[in-house]
Amino acid sequence: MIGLGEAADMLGVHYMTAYRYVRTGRLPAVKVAGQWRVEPADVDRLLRPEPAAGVRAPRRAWARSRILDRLLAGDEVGAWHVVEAALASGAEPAEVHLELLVPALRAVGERWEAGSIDVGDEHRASVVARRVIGRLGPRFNRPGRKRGVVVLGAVAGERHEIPGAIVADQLRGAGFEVVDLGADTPAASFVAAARQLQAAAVLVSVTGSGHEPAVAETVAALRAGHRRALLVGGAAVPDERAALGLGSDRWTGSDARQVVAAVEDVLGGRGGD
Ligand code: B12
Repeated sequence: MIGLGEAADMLGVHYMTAYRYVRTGRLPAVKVAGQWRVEPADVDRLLRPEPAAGVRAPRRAWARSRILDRLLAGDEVGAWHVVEAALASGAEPAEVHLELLVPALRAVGERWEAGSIDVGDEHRASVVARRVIGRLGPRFNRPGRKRGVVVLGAVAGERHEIPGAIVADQLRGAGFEVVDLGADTPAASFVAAARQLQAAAVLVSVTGSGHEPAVAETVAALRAGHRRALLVGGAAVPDERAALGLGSDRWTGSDARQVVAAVEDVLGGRGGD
């Protein structure tokens, strides 16, 4: 690895410019004993010309690796710069979620599973991702009359709440009023929220394995005496069989984009209770 001054020399730019590249995620770097260190190969990559304008896929792949780098560095400012650059180049907020953040979060999980980062690194990355998602949130707000209230939460014992937060914003972008109960939501709290808010639909999110009993309890409590739409989804619900087995009205597919269509579909005129 080389120092940032040396990298700036190789790039033919001022030290502060090279520093800005690091802060905005263009140049991957790690801090060792208070000094930024970079891989010469990453400097070479910067020296090579960028893909031509209009070639969207490689540019996105490039932004994806930059946001992953900023998440792993715990650098919220740098991660937000990557998002701003994507928005400025025409990406929709929903694309920032699904084409930048979701693949980066999955890559974080793969690295943790492979042992190349530890659980602290994963926590740091997910905290930054959560803050970036929060900052992006108001951009999904649609003025005007809402299409109905959707209550959403991760089932009891489930600490993964980022997937639900992403789904919530996609639904807000489609004009629904969404109340996100977050992680580890007891069955009784789903029921209370659905009742108080006269929810037209309830979405139960489940990401990790082993939460089937909690899902069953939640579904039973929500179903008791009510006809409101109910969807169970998330990474732990890989196909239709699993979804129906867990008591979902239907399987939505594994992409948050499909959830909007599914909510519209299952509502089909049904109101809350
Ligand atoms: C961040 C993260 C965490 C964070 C969560 C922080 C937070 N605030 O959410 C923390 C550090 C807390 C965490 C903890 C754990 N984690 Co974790 N975590 C992840 C990681 C890296 C990213 C999760 C994420 O946000 N993904 C991005 C989301 C948006 O993608 P998605 O889940 O596919 O969601 C999409 C769809 O499923 C759908 N969707 C989501 N919800 C819903 C709901 C409905 C109704 C519908 C219709 C659709 C839908 O829309 C979403 C967007 O398209 C994943 C890696 C991965 N592959 O995802 C591991 C991962 C999920 N974790 C894993 C594990 C093992 C754990 C721990 C058990 C580790 C441990 N030993 O402590 C604990 C579990 C704690 C618990 N009790 O739940 C495993 C799960 C394996 C498994 N099958 O069980 C993974 C896959 C990592 C791995 N590769 O092994 N984790």
